[in-house]
Amino acid sequence: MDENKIESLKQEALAAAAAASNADELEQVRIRYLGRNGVLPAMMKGLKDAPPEARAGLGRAANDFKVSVQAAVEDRKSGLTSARQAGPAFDLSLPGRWRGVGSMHPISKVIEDATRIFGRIGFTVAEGPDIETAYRNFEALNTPAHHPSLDPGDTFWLEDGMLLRTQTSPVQIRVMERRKPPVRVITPGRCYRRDTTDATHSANFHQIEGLYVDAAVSLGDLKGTLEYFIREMMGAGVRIRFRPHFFPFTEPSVECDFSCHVCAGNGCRVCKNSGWIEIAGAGMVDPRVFRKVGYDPEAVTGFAFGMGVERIAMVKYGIQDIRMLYANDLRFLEQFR
Ligand code: 2U9
Repeated sequence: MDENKIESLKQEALAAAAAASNADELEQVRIRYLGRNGVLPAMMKGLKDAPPEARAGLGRAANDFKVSVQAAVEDRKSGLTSARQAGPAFDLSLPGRWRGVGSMHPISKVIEDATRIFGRIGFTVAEGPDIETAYRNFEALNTPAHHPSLDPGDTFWLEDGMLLRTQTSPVQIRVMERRKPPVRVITPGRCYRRDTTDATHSANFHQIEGLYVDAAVSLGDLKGTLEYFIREMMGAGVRIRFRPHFFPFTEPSVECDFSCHVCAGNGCRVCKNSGWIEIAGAGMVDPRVFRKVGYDPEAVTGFAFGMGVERIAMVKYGIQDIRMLYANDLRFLEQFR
């Protein structure tokens, strides 16, 4: 071994270190040139056998080999590390960031639940415009022009006899104008009335109405349908009762209550100590309404019902003030996942 040989081994080692493309390759280079059975120990061993006059020069060359190769290995190591740090800008091993997915608004929740519950017994959803004709909102529903609900203090009138619908019943008129019986629809939607806002009133609110028309639909069908719906919505244990009432568009007409789901009918704050909670109005479609849409009242009968969505949400979830439903307060809304 002479100094030239050491120099050429050094150049070879420096080139190998510089060419290492990852930490494993670099470690192999280090082991080959500096490791226990590598080039450097062999060189040191050869030093002992060298003629005394050559030893000092060979010793300096061997030391230069060692220092240079060690420096090259270290140099390359930090190069590889910084290359890794500058590598992909993301760390696949990190857990994902939570992104709030929002929650269902209680009004949407009631509408969705009702759609599913009525859907199971054959009702489909029908929708219509918020801006309606006075004809479909009132006249076709057997509500005469002198009826108090037409008063500008109660109804938002627009130009040319148009109005903001006060109920979703005009949607059912539209359905019957278009389709022959049998008809079985529910109509969830936004309605408008000139009510002064307080804890239980809002000038715009939502209704779910329903209509079933066929050859021999009975009041018994109406009672069974509402009982099924209310038990699904409010709990299987509740009882139902019907009281006689009056609506211009149904005859006979009823109002429907269920036994309070909070106190089981014993009386509490929710049911105002009566044990009963009113949930819907309903009745058999008046023959005059059928004539307006060209149905033969001798050939078909039908029932209709209507209920307030906000009211259902309030009794179901124990919401004290209807305004909570429109305040967009996340502390309130996040409770409905
Ligand atoms: C047609 C014929 C009849 C829909 C009905 C009610 C009774 C009713 C109220 C419930 C609470 C309105 O939101 S509320 O204030 N509704 O009591 N609605 S029968 O009757 C119809 C609908 C369409 C063609």
